[in-house]
Amino acid sequence: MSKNKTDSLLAVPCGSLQISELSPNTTTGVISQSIQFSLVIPTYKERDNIEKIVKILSQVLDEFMPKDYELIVVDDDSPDRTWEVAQSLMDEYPQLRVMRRQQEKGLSSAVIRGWQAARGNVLGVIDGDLQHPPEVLTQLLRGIQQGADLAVASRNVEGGGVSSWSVVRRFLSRGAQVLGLIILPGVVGRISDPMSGYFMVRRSALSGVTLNPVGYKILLEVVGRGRMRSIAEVGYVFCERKQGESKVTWKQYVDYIHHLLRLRLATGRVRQFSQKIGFPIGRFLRFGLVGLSGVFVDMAVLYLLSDPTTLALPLTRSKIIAGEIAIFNNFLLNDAWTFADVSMEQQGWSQRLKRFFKFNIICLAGLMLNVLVLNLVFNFLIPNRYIANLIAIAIATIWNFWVNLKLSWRVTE
Ligand SMILES: Nc1nc2c(ncn2[C@@H]2O[C@H](COP(=O)(O)OP(=O)(O)O)[C@@H](O)[C@H]2O)c(=O)[nH]1
Ligand SMILES: [Mg+2]
Repeated sequence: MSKNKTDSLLAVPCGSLQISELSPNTTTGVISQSIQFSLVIPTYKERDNIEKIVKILSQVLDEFMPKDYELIVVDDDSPDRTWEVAQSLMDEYPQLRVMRRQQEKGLSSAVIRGWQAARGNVLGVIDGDLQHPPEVLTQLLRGIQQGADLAVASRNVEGGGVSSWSVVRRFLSRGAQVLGLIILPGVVGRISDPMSGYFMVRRSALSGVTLNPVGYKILLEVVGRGRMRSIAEVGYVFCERKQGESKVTWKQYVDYIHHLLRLRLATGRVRQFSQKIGFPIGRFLRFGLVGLSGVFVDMAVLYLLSDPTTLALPLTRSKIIAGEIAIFNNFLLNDAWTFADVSMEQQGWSQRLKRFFKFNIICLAGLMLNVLVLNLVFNFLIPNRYIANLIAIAIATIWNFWVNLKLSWRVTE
């Protein structure tokens, strides 16, 4: 019995957060028959809500498109074992599938992992806490049937609203929207409720796109990176939660701003220019900033080890240690930030160690190049050691970036 139970869970897709054109069965690798609609329900600690929402959604969809839909609960290994409750409902609701994620966390990636395992031509998301009225589903589906690539349930169009939010909460929500309009007008301006977590999208408008969200607002990512030609909106009233509690904290506000800025860089003019000249400017800027942080690490360690007022160790020995610690610092930051999308596809310690090893060798070669260029420029071109050094540093940085891009974090852009 218990073996059967584990088998009935959906395998968690891995690798980059990309939606494929067809929908391979993740457990067998076989392309399974597609269906019309897949609705993902992300959950974290929703034990008391899950049964009710599955029941209502099934009723609505059984009537609207019998057997042509699936519900996918994606639970992040909730301590209240929401996934287990969901699993126990699978006999009663044959359209229900359940994924339990233990390695990754976070609302946005949960939704995308669910879509990756989905078989539907239309992909949707709804909260698992009954704050999103299930009745609106059919209106959203009609929007898509009438040709929209994206149908969003909105609190800010006719028929929409929030039930009993305080003035402060309304103000914060509107403030966030205005901020979005300033930083990312081309995306946020296209929808009346860019914070909505209740929407559906045609697979064809999203396939092949690699999503890279931070935090809660997956809709921004879908509109920002997908190919949404037409968007439908349906008003809805955001109900109060009856069971469980919200997981929103101040961190979601920070994530939101981070997300806006990241999307701006990824979709704005910098990106277009970068594509035109075939050089990843954004990545290079991040690499440069990381390099700068390494300078500070190097200086600080050098001070701690070699300064007469601290440990007073010999200079060369101190410098070697300081340099290596700075390389380590730079590697960690580049792996987690500059090349995060690439390292996500090559997880595991041995892969990471390999990248670190290559990074180390390339940086050492970069150092030699640095010394060589400094000497050449100083002796033959510009007899000013500081200008010559600047040129040498610039050339070595480009070398470090380019060779690491091609060897350590191999990307095919
Ligand atoms: N899988 C998963 N679901 C989450 C996570 N955080 C929140 N959720 C779910 O996402 C939905 C919305 O979250 P909630 O905290 O209610 O946000 P709020 O409605 O904006 O206050 C609910 O169904 C949560 O259970 C998470 O980290 N992972
Ligand atoms: Mg909620």
